[in-house]
Formats: sequence, structure tokens, C-alpha cells
Amino acid sequence: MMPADINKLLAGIKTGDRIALSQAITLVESIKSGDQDLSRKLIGNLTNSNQAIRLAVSGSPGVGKSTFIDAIGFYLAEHGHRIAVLAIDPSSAQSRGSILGDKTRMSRLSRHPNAFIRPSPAGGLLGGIATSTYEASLLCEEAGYDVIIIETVGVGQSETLVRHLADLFLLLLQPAAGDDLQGIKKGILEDADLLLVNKWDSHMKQEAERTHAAYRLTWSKSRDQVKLISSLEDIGIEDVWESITFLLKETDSQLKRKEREIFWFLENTRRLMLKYFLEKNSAILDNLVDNLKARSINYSEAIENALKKICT
Ligand SMILES: Nc1nc2c(ncn2[C@@H]2O[C@H](COP(=O)(O)OP(=O)(O)OP(=O)(O)O)[C@@H](O)[C@H]2O)c(=O)[nH]1
Ligand SMILES: [Mg+2]
Repeated sequence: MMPADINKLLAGIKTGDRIALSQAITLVESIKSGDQDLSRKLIGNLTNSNQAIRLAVSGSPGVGKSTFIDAIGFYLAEHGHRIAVLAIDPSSAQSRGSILGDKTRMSRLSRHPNAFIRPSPAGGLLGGIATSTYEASLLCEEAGYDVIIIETVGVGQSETLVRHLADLFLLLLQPAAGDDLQGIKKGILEDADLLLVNKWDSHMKQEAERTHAAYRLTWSKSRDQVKLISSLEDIGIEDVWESITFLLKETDSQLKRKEREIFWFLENTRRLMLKYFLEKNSAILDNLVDNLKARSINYSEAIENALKKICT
């Protein structure tokens, strides 16, 4: 892509051209340094005049995240909202197959004229959160999508990062037998704003009710923020949206927006600085590794040498 194309791309995004939006997201996801320069130019020229609601949807593999997003996204799209879905798939970097999978699991939404679905490979970065997801959400906002839903598997570091992508964090839970509360880590539970026990249907109905009751008793936040839903049968979806709008009224979204910008500025600058220093000093590090192998220096001397040569 040429620098001159950036203005064309920007104009396309503003008029709601999906291809332009897709191309722009591909650009911000690119790790080529030329693309990164263009990407910064693109992001720097956004007007940020639209204000979208950002929702993160997390939960164990197979709990029903995509099915839930299809249900609530379709409901909102039918009510005049424009929905963008950024699905971060930790496996798609290898298989690439799941892109099709996500589209078929969000079959109603993917056919809706008010919806845009974008699967992104996590690329092994940050345990399931692509560092470019923040930028992709800015692009969707510029394109006029007023609800942006981010699907992510809550693993590793992403547990703390999802908080910084969205205004609200929805955690889906699997109906679990008896006392087994499925080993969801306390940290991720406390980060969540809504707990949604999914699959409240079929043979899992009673189990879902028991799980719901258990979380209402043990969770530190309001009992009303623990819900029973069936994404497959569209049960409880409207109620979830009501809770979301209620919680959003209590959140200072402008403050969240500022905090988000600062967080991702630091996160991405740190990552770029590290990459820059590692590339610039690779010869020094290689040389020290050789010295270690030859035992001409010891471990501590190698670290001291590296610091002296690189940081002073
Ligand atoms: N019975 C029932 N099945 C559901 C419900 N929601 C999802 N499922 C099923 O659960 C399976 C997994 O659903 P997905 O929506 O792909 O789950 P996911 O959490 O997005 O999965 P990954 O993206 O692979 O982590 C599918 O077979 C769905 O049909 C529900 O409310 N009830
Ligand atoms: Mg999914």
C-alpha cells in the first residue's frame, strides 16, 4: 500500500465501505514496519467523532461466545444498531480454518446488512489479544458501528487485557454439575461486569439453574448481574441488553476512553521499543551467547556486559 492510498482508505471507511474497513484492519494488523508507519498515519487521521459501545465477551472454549454474539448482535441489528464483531481466535494463526467456523456460528449476524464480522488471528501475542484490536476497534467506530463486540477466549494474560479493550466485560459460563464451578479463576470473575450462564435449555437446564444459583451466592458483585441465558434459543438476550444499558449509565465512558488510549499507548510503545532494541543490539547479544557457550564469561557477567553495552 502507498501513502497516498491512506486518504482513499479513510474516505472509504467513512462511507461505510466494508472492503475499505477490512483493508484498514489488515493494515493495522500487519507487522511490516512500512505498514506500521502507514497504519499510524491512518489512525492519526481518524476523526473519532462517533462514539461506540465496546463489549468484551469472554469464556472457555465452546461455552457459546460466538452463538451469544450472534443472538445479541442480531437482536441489536434488528433494532437499528450497527454491530461490528472482532473475534480474536488464538488457534486461527495456525489453522486458518476457524474463520469460516466463526462466520457459520454467527450465521444470522453475518448475513445482516447492519453487521460486520472480522475474525483476527491472535498471532500468539498476549495470550489471545491481538495488540491491534484496540486500533481495529477505532476503525470500526470511524465506520459508524455503534456497538463493537470483541470475542476472546479468556486465557493467560488476556484476562487482564480484555478489560482495557471494552466498556463492559461479559463472561459466559458453562452449566456445571454440583459444586464444580469449573475452575474459573477468581481474577477473571472479579473483572467481569456480567456473568451469563449459557445453555439454559435442553438437558442442561437444571444444571444451568444450579450454576446460576451458586454464582449468585458466591460472586462479590450484584446478584442481578448473574443471568441465565440460552443463546441457541434466544432466551434472556433482551434482558442482557437491558443490563448492559443500565451498567453503561453508571460508567464514565469518556474516562474509560481516555484510560484505554493511555493503556494501549504504553502497551504498544513498550512492545515497539523492545523490538527496536532487540533488533538494534542483536549482534551484541549473539556475541555474549557465544561467550557463554565457550565459558569465557559466566551468566552474571553476560547480563552485566549486555546492560553496559546496550543501556549506557
Ligand atoms: N444447547 C445449547 N448449545 C449452545 C448454546 N450456545 C452455544 N451452544 C453450542 O455450543 C457449541 C459451541 O458454541 P460456540 O458459540 O462456537 O462457542 P465459543 O465459545 O464461541 O467457542 P470457541 O470460539 O471455539 O471458543 C456449539 O455447538 C453451539 O451450538 C446454548 O445456548 N444452548
Ligand atoms: Mg467462538
